[in-house]
Amino acid sequence: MRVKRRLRLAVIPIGIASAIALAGCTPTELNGFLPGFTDDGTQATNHTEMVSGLWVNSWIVLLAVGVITWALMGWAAIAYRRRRGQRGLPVQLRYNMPVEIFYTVVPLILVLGFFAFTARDQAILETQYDNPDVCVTAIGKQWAWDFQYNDDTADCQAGDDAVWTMGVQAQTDAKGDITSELPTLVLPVNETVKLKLTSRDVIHSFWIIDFLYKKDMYIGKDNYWSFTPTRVGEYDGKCAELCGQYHSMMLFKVKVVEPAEYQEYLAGLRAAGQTGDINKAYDRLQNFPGTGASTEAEGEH
Ligand SMILES: [Cu+2]
Repeated sequence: MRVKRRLRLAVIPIGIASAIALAGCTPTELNGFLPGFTDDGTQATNHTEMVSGLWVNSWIVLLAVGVITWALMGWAAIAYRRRRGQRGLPVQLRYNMPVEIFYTVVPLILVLGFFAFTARDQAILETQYDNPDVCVTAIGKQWAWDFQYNDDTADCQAGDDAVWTMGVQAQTDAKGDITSELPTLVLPVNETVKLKLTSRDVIHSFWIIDFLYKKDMYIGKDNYWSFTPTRVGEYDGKCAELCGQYHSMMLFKVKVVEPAEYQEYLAGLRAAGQTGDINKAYDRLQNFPGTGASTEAEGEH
């Protein structure tokens, strides 16, 4: 009883102290210094606060476990140190049922807890929109990106009214600074977005850093990523899967703009004649075995 009451008394000052400490925190600090949180407090997508919550709460639990473990280790090392006149080894085998049950049950609860919260958040992140406002096919290729804004958003398919941009890898000057314009994905703010992720050659990974999520791009199996961008701004993206010599140059930008500006952007691409389906264009693996491709090499006659 006395221990319980003491514990309860200890909780109150700890709670007050952490409330005071947290009240002075910026959004960046409250979100565990993860990228993408600005002082105005708006998250970058409808999912980023959930992801940072999982990160920060995991850290709090793990730090508490760490502090308790380090304290017990220090206490054991000091309280049970070898004293003057002691010889030989202490008894090597001893059972303490309460302690053994404690250190079996507590880690089990922790592992199950981490699993449950991760599974819950992942299920939300992996829920795909059936009828998104926007569906863009993002195509990874060594070492840049193509973006195709599909007109059939329900099925993520391109008809004649789809528009597109094709990027080239980042070019640098002698100092290593980027001199070229990076491939840019433009998205409307506060509209539901579904990305269809695919590749033209090897495995790439589509990573928008501030959106706190990335996903692999394969040939033969399309991946999807659904979210709602919630803050106007410019974001950095890159390939997160070592995909060859210029993998580090496989960069892109994401511009989240007002819906009207988004429509203007699409109209601009349409006016430039960049319409239609580019999904298969420049696909390096068009001559897959078994696809009926010509078996004769070019230039040998
Ligand atoms: Cu890549």
